[in-house]
Amino acid sequence: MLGKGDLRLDRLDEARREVASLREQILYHDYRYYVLDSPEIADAEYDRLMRRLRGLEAEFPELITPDSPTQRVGGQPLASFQQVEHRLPLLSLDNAFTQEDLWAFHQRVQRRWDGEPLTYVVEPKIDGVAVSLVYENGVFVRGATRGDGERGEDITENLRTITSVPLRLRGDKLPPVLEVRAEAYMDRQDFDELNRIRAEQGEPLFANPRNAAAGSLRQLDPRVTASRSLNVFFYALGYSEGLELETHWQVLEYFRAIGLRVNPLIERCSDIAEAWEFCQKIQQLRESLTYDIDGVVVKVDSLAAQAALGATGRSPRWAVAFKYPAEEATTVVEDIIVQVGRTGALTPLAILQPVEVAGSTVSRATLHNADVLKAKDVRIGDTVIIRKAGDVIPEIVTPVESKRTGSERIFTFPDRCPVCGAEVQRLPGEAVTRCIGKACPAQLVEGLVHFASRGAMDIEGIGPALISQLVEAGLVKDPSDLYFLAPESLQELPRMGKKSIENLMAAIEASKSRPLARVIFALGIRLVGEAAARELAAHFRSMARLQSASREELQAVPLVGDKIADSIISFMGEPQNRRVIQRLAEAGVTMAEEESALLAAGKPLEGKTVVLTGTLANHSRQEAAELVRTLGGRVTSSVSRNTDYVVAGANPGSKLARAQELGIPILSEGDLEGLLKE
Ligand code: 3B8
Repeated sequence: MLGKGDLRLDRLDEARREVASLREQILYHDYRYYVLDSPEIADAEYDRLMRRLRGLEAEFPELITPDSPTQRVGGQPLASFQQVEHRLPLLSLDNAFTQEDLWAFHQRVQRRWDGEPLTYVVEPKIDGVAVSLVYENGVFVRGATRGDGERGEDITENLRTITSVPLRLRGDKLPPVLEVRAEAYMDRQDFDELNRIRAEQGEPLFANPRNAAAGSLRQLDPRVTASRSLNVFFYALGYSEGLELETHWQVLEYFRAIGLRVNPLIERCSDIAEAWEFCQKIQQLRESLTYDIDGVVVKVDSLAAQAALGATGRSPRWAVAFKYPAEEATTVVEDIIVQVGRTGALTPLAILQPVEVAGSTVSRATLHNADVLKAKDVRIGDTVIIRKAGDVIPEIVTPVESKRTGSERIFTFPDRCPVCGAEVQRLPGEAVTRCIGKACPAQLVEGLVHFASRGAMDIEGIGPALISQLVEAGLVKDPSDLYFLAPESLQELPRMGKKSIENLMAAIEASKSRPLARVIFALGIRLVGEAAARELAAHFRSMARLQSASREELQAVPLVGDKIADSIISFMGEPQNRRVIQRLAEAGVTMAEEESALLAAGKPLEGKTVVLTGTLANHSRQEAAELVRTLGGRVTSSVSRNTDYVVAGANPGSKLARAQELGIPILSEGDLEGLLKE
């Protein structure tokens, strides 16, 4: 007989094998994802592996090892960081600013090195935080900041939380000690998001991604670091034992092989002219990168030459940082205005005394939204640091408070749209403030395009181009004007012949009988999509009842939560919008759900689920779906056991096959039309 303990031992053995296999798989997929940038499995599948590993480790804690991928965030906050001495100092780079500086660098190294002509490796210089990481027998054991170059701060626990830092290296013949250097950084997008949240919560903002990365690594609580999206690129070998590599290029290849993420934009150049060209090329790419760079690094490729060239003071002779022009500059805020975008978003903008930044003249900078404006506390008359990075619109980093004289003016965010005077609205959880005016000129074109679009009023032949013309000619100031257009006034528009005018008038006329749900959707009430519009129409059955509905009544409608209810209430409360609806009604646009006489006998598809497949002869997909809904049915997209009918047109796909497989009744277009007449 086996005892309980023996059974557990058996299971432990089995778990041990599975844990090893899971870790190996996760390591491999990390490698595919972070190093090769070419994942083999979906995120969900990866999450499943991690969950399984966590589950086993919870059941058998004795199997947990520090290099397990589950062990990124552990332990308690530190009281302070320990100092660590670097085995080899972390030097910093000398700068070059012009082509001449770069040639002078080449002359210097070539003069000191009498061997073969030197070749170079050129890489983007990431604008982040330099760190050093030590791996012992392939396991990450310590990480530190550069500090003064000799000694830095022990930030091991924080570096462990960065998902592109492997806790274990790949391969079986790993050196007993391997120290590598890397740049930890934050992608611009993650930086923007972090600052957006900080602004919302009234916390001080980070001036740029580098400060955000540095601040995140300086956290005593690794859980905070883990919550920040940091990343690393590895770029140099520090102290190592037992490696036989000859060039820096080989070092980078070796890094990739053992699972260390290397920047893909690195190139080998056979002479300094080629290196210069690549510097220019990366400068061109600068704006399109997801992260900030402040230049490129040109390195002598041969490790023997590097060793022979050595260092002067704090900088190696064998490498140089070619710096791009600064992206930051100082200027004065002359005014702050608010712009209204095509979707009604209000964006505060600073009007600046024009200043040269990174090769172009900047005269305005975005302040993003009300939260950011408040968090940055930029005032009219302030001297400010501005920054142009990646984005087309430069931004204000911070006001220079020491330059304040007391005559600066605080700007208050408007509560009415500066373009049309309608109320502005900010929904909970959103950073943007929007104008809700349907007739607001700033949003008119966008709003009309939506109004006339296929899912909405479906006015054939009215696209963005014609709408722009109508607006520019002053013929349409809000959607209801479409129904009062005089055919003669259209003659003046370019490319508008008699026939096109007739077609257009007919299309506009036809749109008057669109069902109520589409009219509600066409209004473009924020957050009210097609599905919510259908529910609202089905529930209130008339525009008048929808207009006078209370918050509670609205919330009783399926799909309508507090946010949508609030959005509808403010929309309907705006006089501009009530006037638009009033005029649509006067024009004869559907304002109530019409009970089809043909359906008086009941709804033959009540409670039934219907899937459409293939092309119908007489109805578009949308019309057919509407027909099904008129008949009381619900349209879904995939066939399952819960499907009651499949309506099949020409060239049906796998849905028909699946329906046949499941024995679901198949209807033709004629069958569907027939139901209407029953
Ligand atoms: C020697 C080589 C310092 C650096 C270096 O992306 C040295 O190579 C260095 F003393 O600071 N920020 C890079 C980056 C930084 C450095 C580097 N290479 N790609 C960077």
